[in-house]
Parts: sequence; C-alpha cells; structure tokens
Amino acid sequence: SWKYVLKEKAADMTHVLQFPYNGEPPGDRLVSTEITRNEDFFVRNHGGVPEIDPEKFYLDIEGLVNNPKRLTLADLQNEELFPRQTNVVSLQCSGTRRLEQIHQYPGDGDELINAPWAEGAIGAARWTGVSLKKVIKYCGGLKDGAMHVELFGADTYFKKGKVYNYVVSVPWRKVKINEVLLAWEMNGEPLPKLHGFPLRAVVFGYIGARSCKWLYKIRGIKDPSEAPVQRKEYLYYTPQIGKQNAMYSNGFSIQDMPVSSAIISPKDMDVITHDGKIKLKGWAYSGGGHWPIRVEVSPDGGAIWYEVPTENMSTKYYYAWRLWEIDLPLDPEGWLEFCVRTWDNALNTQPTYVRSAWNWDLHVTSSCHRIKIYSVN
Ligand code: MTE
Ligand code: MO
Repeated sequence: SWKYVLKEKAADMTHVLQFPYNGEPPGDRLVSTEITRNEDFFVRNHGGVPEIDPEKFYLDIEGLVNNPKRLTLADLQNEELFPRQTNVVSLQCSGTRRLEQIHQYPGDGDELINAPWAEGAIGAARWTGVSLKKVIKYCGGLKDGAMHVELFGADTYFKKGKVYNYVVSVPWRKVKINEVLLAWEMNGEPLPKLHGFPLRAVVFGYIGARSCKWLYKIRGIKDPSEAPVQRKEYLYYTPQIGKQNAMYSNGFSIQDMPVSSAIISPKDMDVITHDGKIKLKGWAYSGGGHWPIRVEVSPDGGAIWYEVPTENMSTKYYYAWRLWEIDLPLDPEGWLEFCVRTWDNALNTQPTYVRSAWNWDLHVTSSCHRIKIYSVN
C-alpha cells in the first residue's frame, strides 16, 4: 500500500493504521473544499491494494440473475449499453470520530476493525459510472426471490489465521432507486488505486463499508451475504452489550448513516486570542436519503445555541455533506466547551453526550461533537 500512499496521497495525512493502510487528512484541508480532493480523501482498507490490469479486467454478474454476464470496462463505459451517471456523494466510515468512544471505554479493541479515527473519515467526491440497476436489468433482472446483491472485492485480508476476500451485500430495494453506482471515475480522474481502481461500488447514504472497492463480481442472492464483513463486522450493539455478552446474533447490521457533524476549526485544546468574535468551521452530514437542514453551535457546552445561517452552509447536494462556518460573539475568558448539533430534513438530530452513542464495536459516533478551547479576550 505504501507505494500508492506516497504516490496518491498528500504527505501530511494522518496514518491511522499502517497496515492495513488507513489514513485521514488534516482538518484544515478537510473543510477547505466541499468536494474533497482525491489526495485528501480518507482511505479505509482491510488488507492490501490489489494490482488489477484494466485491460484484463472483468466484472462477472452471476447468482440469481436471469442472464449471467461477464462485462469488460469498455462494456460498462459503452453509452449505447448504459447511460452514464455522475453524482456528488459523501462516503463516511462508520468508524468516524471513534476516538471519542475509545476515550469513554475502549470496547472490542479489534484493531483491524476499529481504526482510531478522528473527524476525518468522511469526504465528498464526484463519482462517475453506471447505476447497478441498469447493469442488472441488462442481465435480464434478478430471479424471483432474490432480494440482495453481493459485492466482491479483489483484496484479501487476514483474520485469526485465515484469508478472506472483502465481500458485502446491499438490498435490491436500494439498488432499485439508483442509489448504487458502479464508479470508475473520482472527481474526473480514473479511480486512484487506493480507492478501488479500476471499479468500485458507491452506495449513497450507507456506511462506507458497503461501497466495495476493487469490485470484480456481483451475485444476486436471497438473504444478506454470509461473508464475515457483512455478518460479523459493522454491527451495532446496544449499550448494555459488552465483553461478556456480545454475540454476532445480538448486533444490528448497520446500513444508513445517521445525522452527525463535527467542529473542525478551531481544534480541541487550542488557545485562541480574539477580540470578542471567533469563527467556527465544520461539516454536517446525514445518510439514508436525508440531508442536513440546520446546524447549531454552542459556546458553553449546550446551554445557549446559535444557528448557522443557511447562506453559510455549502451546496445542498442530496447525497453529500454540507460544510458550514459561523462567527460567534464571545466574551468569557478561560476554558470553554464548544459543541455542534445538526438536524436533517427528517428532523432527526444528534444525541447530546457520547455516552448514549457508545457501543461495543465503537461504530457511528453520532453524538454532539464537543471540543475544549482556551479563550483569551
Ligand atoms: N472495499 C474493499 N474491497 N476493501 C475494503 O477494505 N473498506 C470499506 C469500503 N470498501 C473496503 C472496501 C470501508 S470500511 C470504507 S469506510 C470505504 O471503503 C472507504 O472508502 P475509501 O477508502 O475510498 O475512502
Ligand atoms: Mo468503514
């Protein structure tokens, strides 16, 4: 992976795990552009980066489809066969802001799964490809009883002495509404190797884990995939479940990302000299077909809230985050706790404290993001 990290990524990424490679960008660049530059986009890998020759590449469509087919990249890119689709879509890892949960209580501690992310395992890109729905239609549609599609990545990872492929599944009802894209372009460039070259899935509004990279096979199936990534990882356990009673069967499989947000500037523990005014910047996102409509920040841990003016929020792309900024009046000196909460268009908002978001595998830290700063007025 390092060959590609050096080639494709900004030099100052935070390397959250060295192998498998996981990295996130520094905060100032995370919120500097509403479409994240490819070199700044977070990377989340379970294993290595497979070498795929695009000339020899095939995508196999099989399982419970009426006419199984083998397609080349040229087939997928042939606009006589498939209309091209471009969408601005955010990917967010369900581990974003995991550090806040780790600071409460470290939970499962499986490092392969539980990368210690800060606020940067999210970004937005302009993805180009074809809707998976059109590809399945081209194969005569799914057979009766097929309710899910299984996505196979060409990378492998080790766990407890065994080698696995990266395999996940997505329900057909998600595919049917054109919210699963098979993408070969990221921001107008061929997919970078680290992001799944030559082909990946992009599943809008779901946790990043379902957006399978290095995609080479798709199967129509009846029930969700039995593969370990689908069955055993990305489970949400209620707070009373821990070391003594965690079983795969009592975790929920996480699909939609809930509404969440973060303050990126200033940074936790910054000392800020100001003349009665301070600028906050951050991101806000909601998955599951929702989008942020209202962002509020508090300078005192949540007693008084200021609403971010809508004109200070970036474009409303329906499947992407919105960046925001606000100038807050600020009198007090000393340590202050700033926090942010976002509302989406279904009027969902965020839990107040991280304690109520805590779960054994430390996924979806959706609580109000809180930072401490030292104010010098
Ligand atoms: N696909 C494959 N084949 N292997 C992986 O390890 N990681 C998943 C997903 N797709 C992964 C994968 C996870 S957990 C996330 S959050 C996203 O890819 C991250 O996408 P990115 O690395 O392009 O940012
Ligand atoms: Mo992820």
